[in-house]
Amino acid sequence: MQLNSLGFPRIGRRRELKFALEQYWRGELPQQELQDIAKALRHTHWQWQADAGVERLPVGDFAYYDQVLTLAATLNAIPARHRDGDKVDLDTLFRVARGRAPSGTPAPAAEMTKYFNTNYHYIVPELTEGQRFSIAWEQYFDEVEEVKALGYDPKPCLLGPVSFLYLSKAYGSEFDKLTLLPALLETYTELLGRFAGQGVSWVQIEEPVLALDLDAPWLDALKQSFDALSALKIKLLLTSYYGSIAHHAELIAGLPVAGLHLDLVSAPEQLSVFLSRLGASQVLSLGVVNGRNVWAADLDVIAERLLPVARDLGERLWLATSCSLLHSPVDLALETSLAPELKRQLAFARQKLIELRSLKTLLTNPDSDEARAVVKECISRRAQRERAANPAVQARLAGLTASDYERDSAFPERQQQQQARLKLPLLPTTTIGSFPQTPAIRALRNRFRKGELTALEYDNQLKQVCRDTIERQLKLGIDVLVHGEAERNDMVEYFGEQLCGVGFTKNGWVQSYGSRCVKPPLIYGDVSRPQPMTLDWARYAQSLTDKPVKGMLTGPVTILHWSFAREDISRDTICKQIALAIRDEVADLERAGIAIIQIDEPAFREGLPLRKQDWQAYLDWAVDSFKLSAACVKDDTQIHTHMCYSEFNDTIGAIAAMDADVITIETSRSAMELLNAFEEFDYPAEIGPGVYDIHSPNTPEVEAMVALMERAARRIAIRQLWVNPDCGLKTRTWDEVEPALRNMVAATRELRRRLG
Ligand code: THG
Ligand code: ZN
Repeated sequence: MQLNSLGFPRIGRRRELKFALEQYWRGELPQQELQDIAKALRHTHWQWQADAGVERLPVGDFAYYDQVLTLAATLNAIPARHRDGDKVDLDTLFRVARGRAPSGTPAPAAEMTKYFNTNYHYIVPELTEGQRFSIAWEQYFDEVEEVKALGYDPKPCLLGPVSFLYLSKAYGSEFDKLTLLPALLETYTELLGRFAGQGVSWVQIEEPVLALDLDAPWLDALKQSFDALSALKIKLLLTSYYGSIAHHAELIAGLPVAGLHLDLVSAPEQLSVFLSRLGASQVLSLGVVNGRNVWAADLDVIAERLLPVARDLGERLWLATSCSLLHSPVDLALETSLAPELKRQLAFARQKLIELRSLKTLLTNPDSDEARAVVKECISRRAQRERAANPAVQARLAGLTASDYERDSAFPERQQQQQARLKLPLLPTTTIGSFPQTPAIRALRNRFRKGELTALEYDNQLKQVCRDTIERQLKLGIDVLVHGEAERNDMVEYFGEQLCGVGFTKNGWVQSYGSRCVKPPLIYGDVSRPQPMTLDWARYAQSLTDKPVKGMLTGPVTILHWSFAREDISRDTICKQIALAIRDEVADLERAGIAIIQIDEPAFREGLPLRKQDWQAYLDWAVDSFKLSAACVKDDTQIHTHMCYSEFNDTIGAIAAMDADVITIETSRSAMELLNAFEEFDYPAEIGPGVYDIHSPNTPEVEAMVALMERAARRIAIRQLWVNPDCGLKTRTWDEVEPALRNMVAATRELRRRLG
């Protein structure tokens, strides 16, 4: 029985890689030193895995920016605008990811997209019609040698050819990406041949697309790929994760692979499907320890379930985490100030490897002292978990009735009352919520964290920032203001820190993309709001002006999706508990006279399940949770929401069902095309289609914004339209924000003249 590691986080337990990368990009670290730091991290991570008893050490999980980008570079799939002749080096990767031409001038970065249903973003490979592939980057081979030099057996981990094509984008012209498969397979064959030449015995070929709905051409492509790759003298471990692949069981059972990895955390039921189809010599790697959550596993329960499988398969059973540990924080040992009861419930990447080892002991040596100690700890930990319940929260949830989810009146009636109260001009202008997080604000926060500023001093300084932000908006002539959110670090972490039943770590960082990380809150118990979270800021900001200032909240779906959630109750229930906490805040804001409350749901769409058949169930509870958080207000209080992506065609019904009075969305990059979905659906409420792309540092032109809004006004009734940027402004500087908003207000005045 072997232990299988699908991949380890590369960022470093103290985010060493992040800091080295950013120093290198600023020109403050020589490339050799960046590479030395990277190498030291790899060695540390390999050593931890080897110490836990992992047989083969993963290679290919380390990436300087993104593992999909590393693969694209290896295959020489580099966009023309970033490439420097035939040479592919470290700077080539960074140019693709960060948007530079070889000359150093800006060139649009390759797109970044969420990796399946995770919060990790990969760089989307761009493939052109007739694209050729060749091996252009030696990182994998070098790392195989590094593992060998340490005296261990390397296991390259690669996205398979079909998933690689599926995740790529047909660039330049519309063409069928599958036409590239034969050429791609030639280069994969060469790649595996090189590994075989280095003495590699197993390769992890990841085909996470298997968890999706796939049509026949893609399924054929899988068959064709494994037929081609199995011709080599190297064992293939077909690896799936994030969901069940049982709907493709017939195909998978016929593939010529030496082993199969299943994610039994997301889909335990698929085990029996594949047990009965496993070939006589095939290895089965079972992902039983959750690779993307932080809770310690119930190893005793898992062991009991696996015992008959272990007896049947013997050495052909491998124990594994469900997916790569990329989505997990690195080392719990660094959390020295967590409450001991909470800490005991946790396992980060390093601890999860130890869990695999303990699990092996339970299965192979159940009568040992070690096994007995593990079981005892599992039982006592579970008991403690059960004691953490909050009956009041559960009772409140159980007592909800249908009317708690509904506003008093339908939108048309509310709209009238809100107009009468707010008296906003035609095409009201607003911003999404955040204003620049300046170095000065960051410095304040750091000094406060270090204890160099008292809470009162910190508060007073932030009030200055807030006052300045309000004054700037007044001067610009914005109609609906925001307080600017200078007090918030991350929109989810900020709320997580203030809720009961939610814990937070000091070093529980998870890579989000490139050098950027997030520190998700830990939802360990029933969630409630002990006291107001944003009320003082909203009240203070509103006291500075007669214009309406929006109360700014993060919605329950987004808080849930960007947190590590408990697994003992349904996500539906957790989400509704969070919704009730937000609802309390909404009620307090309304009582304080705040007339407009925005509840952001940027993660609403990314919570969609992998398979369409599961969408409706998710959308039902997600929509209900949002409604629960908002529906307590009177008709003349206006509820806004904001979403950051530009894909509404298949969820517009659910978006409308959220019953917000105003939604602000990204549209500028698609030149208002995505309003088609709103037009066709006859979306009933008000819409603020973003008129400029905040991700660009350029100042948007007045005429461009006028033209965009005129296009919008052809699709949506003008009385329903708002004018705003497409997202929050926290990543920009005031030097960029002020001219942009000045132009936005000028464009609005011009529009009012032309259309009003
Ligand atoms: N918050 C959370 N999750 C998210 C986002 C978010 N997931 C999706 C999307 N937004 C990811 N985008 C980012 C953008 C910036 C950063 C992280 C994710 C970022 N992080 C700082 C860093 O790595 O330096 C963290 C610094 C800090 O908080 O001290 O810049 O907005 N939860
Ligand atoms: Zn946004």
